[in-house]
Amino acid sequence: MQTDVANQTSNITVEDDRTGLSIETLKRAFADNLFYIQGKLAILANFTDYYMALSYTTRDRLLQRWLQTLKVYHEQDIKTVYYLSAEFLMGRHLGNSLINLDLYESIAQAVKESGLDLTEILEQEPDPGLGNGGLGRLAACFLDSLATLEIPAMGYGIRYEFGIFNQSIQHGWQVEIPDKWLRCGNPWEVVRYESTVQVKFGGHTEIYNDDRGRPHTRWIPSFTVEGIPHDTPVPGYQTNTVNTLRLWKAEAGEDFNFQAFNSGDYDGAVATKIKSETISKVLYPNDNTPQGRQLRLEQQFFFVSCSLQDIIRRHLKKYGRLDNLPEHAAVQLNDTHPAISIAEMMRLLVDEHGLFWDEAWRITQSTFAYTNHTLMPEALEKWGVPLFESLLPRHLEIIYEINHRFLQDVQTWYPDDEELLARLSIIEENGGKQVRMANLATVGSHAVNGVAALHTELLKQDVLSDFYKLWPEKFNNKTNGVTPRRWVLLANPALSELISEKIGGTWLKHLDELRKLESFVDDSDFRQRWRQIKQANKQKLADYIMAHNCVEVDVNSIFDIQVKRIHEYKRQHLDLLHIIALYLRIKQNPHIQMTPRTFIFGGKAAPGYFMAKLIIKAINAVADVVNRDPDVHGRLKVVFLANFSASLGQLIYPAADLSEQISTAGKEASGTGNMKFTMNGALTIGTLDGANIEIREEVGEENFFLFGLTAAEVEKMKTDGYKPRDYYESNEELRHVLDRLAMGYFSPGDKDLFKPLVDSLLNHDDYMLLADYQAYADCQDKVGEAYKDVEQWTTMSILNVARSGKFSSDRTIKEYCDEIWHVKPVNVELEPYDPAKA
Ligand code: GPW
Repeated sequence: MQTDVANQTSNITVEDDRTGLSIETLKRAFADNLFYIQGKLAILANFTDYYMALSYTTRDRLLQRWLQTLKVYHEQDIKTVYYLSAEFLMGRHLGNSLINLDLYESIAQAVKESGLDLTEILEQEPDPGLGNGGLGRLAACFLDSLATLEIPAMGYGIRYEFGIFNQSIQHGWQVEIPDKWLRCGNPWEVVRYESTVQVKFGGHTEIYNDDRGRPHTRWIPSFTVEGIPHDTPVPGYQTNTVNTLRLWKAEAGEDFNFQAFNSGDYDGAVATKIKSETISKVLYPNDNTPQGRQLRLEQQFFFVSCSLQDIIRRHLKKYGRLDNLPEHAAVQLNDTHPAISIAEMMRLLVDEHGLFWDEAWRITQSTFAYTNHTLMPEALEKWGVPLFESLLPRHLEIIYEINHRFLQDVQTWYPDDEELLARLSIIEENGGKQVRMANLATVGSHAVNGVAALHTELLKQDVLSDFYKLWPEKFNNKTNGVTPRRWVLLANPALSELISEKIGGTWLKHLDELRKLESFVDDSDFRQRWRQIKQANKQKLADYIMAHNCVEVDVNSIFDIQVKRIHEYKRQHLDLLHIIALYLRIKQNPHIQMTPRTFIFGGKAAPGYFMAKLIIKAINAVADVVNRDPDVHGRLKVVFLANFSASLGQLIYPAADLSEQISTAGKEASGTGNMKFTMNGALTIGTLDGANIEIREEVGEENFFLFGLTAAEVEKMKTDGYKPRDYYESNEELRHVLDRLAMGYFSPGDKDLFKPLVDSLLNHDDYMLLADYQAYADCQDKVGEAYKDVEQWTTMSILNVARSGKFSSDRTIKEYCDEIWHVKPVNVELEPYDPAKA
C-alpha cells in the first residue's frame, strides 16, 4: 500500500542524511541530530549533546543492516543461538559501532571538520555496567564474535536500571555510588512494547481435567509482572549482520495496576508497581560469590521466563509446532544463573502447550547446553526449598519429577549406591533442603562445558565427577577468548596500524595471522616502533594517573598491573606482600639496585566482602607510604585506579608491561584479562591456572614468567595439612613484611587495622599465599632483570602478540557452533533502503 509518508519520502536516495557515508553527509547528519534530537543549537551544545547526536548519527547507519538482518532471519529456515546471561558487560557502544561499521575514520574526520575531537566525545558515553566481571564481559565478546561470524544469535538478559556500582576511593576505602547510567537516555536501545510478556510468581498449583478427562496441573500465581523488551543492536565487524541483545525491563502487570487504581487504592497500586519494577532495578554486585536472596531468584526466573516465552512464541509463529524446536534453537546457559530454564521450559511445554512429559524432556535436553564458570564450592548456586516453593511452586514440583525420573535411571545403572544418589540428586537433603542449580543444569542439558582446559579437567575429576561418570560424552572444553576488535583495534589503534602495515588488515577476523609478525621480530625499525607505541600508551595512562590520583609515575619504569575483581583467590594481596618486601629492601639498603616499577591495581570488591575491601584499603595504605617516601623515589610507585571498568580497561591493557595472573592454581576457571594483556604485548607473571596454562603453551615457556604450586600440589598440601605459619617462621623477609602490616606500620592511626588480613594468612591462608610467596618474589626478581635487556624484552613482547591468535573469541565461538550448537553462518545481503517499498 502506498501511504502518504511513503509518497513523501520515495525520492530519498542512498546518500541521505541517515544512511550516507560521505564526510559532508555525516557532518550534516550530526548537526541535524544535534538540532532535532537533542534540541540544541550548536553554540549552546555540550559534550553530552555531541555524544547523543553522534550516537544517533551512527545508529541510523546501523538500522538498515539491523532490520535487514531481522528480515533475513524471519524469512529463512535457520537455527538461532540464544545466549541466556544474567550479565552483559557490553562496554561503550559508540566507538565499537564505528569500528565494526568501518566508519571510524570518516566520523573522526566529520567531527574534526565540525571543530570537535572524536576521542573526547567517545569519553562522554556512560559505560553500561550490566555485569560484574569476566562472566559478563565474556557474554559481550561472544555476541561480537557471533555477529562477526554471521551466526543468527540473540542475547537475552536483564535491563538493570542500575548497573554495577561506581567505585570511589575515600581515605583508601571503597565507597559505592549508584550507577545512574540511563539518566541522559540510552540512544542504543529500541523498546518493543508489542512483544511484552507476562511472568507469573507465587501462588499455588491445582489439578484439573481437560475435555477428555485427562488430568493436568495448573499454576494459579499470586501476582504477574510484565517483561518489556529493550533491544540493542550488536553489529559484526565488516559484515552486514547486526544481531540483537534483548534485555527485559520489569513493569507492573496492567490488570493489577488498574484493579487497585480503579477501586481507589492508590497506595496499593503504587506498592504493586514498585514491587514489580524492583525486579530489574539493580544488578547484584557479587562475583563468584552468590547470595541466596529472594530478589535474585526473582530476577533469574523473570528473565528466563520472558526469554523462553519469546523464543517459543516466535518459533510457533514460524513453524506452528514445537517438536522441531531443537532444530531451530540452541539455548546456552551462562553459568547456573539462568538454570531455572530447565524447569520453566518443561512447564511451558507440558502445562501451557500440552506436550507429553517425555517429548517435552527430549526437546528440553536437546535445546539446552550449560557452561560452568567456577570450581569454587561456595560459588555453586543453591536455593532453599521453602523459598523456591513460595516463589515458584510449580517449578518445584517439576524439579522433583525430573529428579525422581533421573534418580530412578541412576538406580538401574548403579544399584544400591545410596551415596552416589545423594551426590547426584538435584535436591540436597542435609541441613535444610536445597535445590542444586548446577545439578539441574547438567541433567537438563545435552552438553556441559568448562572455560579452559584445566578447568574442564577439574570439573570432570572433581565438582561434576559423578555426572562425568554417567555421561562422559556430555562434557567438553571451550577455552574462553576475547574480541580483538574492542581489545586491540579500538583500545590500541597505534599498534593495530603497525600490525596491519606489516601483515595486512585481515588479522582482525583471523587472529592466527598474527603469527606472520614473527618474521619481523628482527626488523629494527619495526622493533623501535613497537617500543614507541608501548611508550606512548604508557604516557597516556600516566597522564590519567596524574589527573585522577595526583601521582607522577615514570614511563620508563615497569608498568606492573593487576586489574580484575578483588577476591582472595585472585591474590591481589600476594602482589602487595611483594611490594612491601621491595619497599623494605630499599629501606634496609638505600643504594640497592632495582629496576624501577610502577605497580597499578584496579578492581571492585563486592560491597559485603569484608576481606576484599580490606585488601583495597591495604593497597592504598601501602601506596600512601611508598609514594611519599623520598628514599624510594624513582624506584617504586603504587597506584590504585578507582572504578575499573571495560572502558578503563581499554586504556590500561595497551599500557602494560607486566600482567599479573597470580591466582591460586585450580581456582581461576579461565581468566580473560590475561588474554587482553597478552594481545597488547604485555608479558605475564602467572601460575599454572585457568587459561594461563594455554597462554604459556602458545607463547612459549621462555616468554612467560611462571611460578608457584600446581593445582595438584595445592590439593596435596591441603590434604597433608598445610601450616602457613611454618612459612612465616622460616622466611625472614616474609616475616618482616607480615609483621609490618600487623604492627600498623601502614596504618598509623589504627594499628590493628590490617590484623584480620594477617591473621587470616597466618592461621588459615585458604589460598596459599605464604606457600607461594618465595617463588613469586624470586620470579619477580627475574622480571626485573629481564626488563633491563630492552632488546630481549621487545622480542618477548612481539612474540606474545604474534602467538596470541588462539585467544580470539572468534575461535571459541567457532568451537561452540561446530560442537555444541550445530549452527551455520547466514549471509545477509543489503538492499538499498527505499521507504516507498518498506
Ligand atoms: F561464579 N566468573 C565471573 F562462575 O566473572 F558464576 N563471575 C562469576 O560469578 C563466575 C565466574 C561464577 C568468571 C571466572 O571467575 C573467570 O575465571 C572466567 O574467565 C570468567 O567467568 C568467564 O568464563
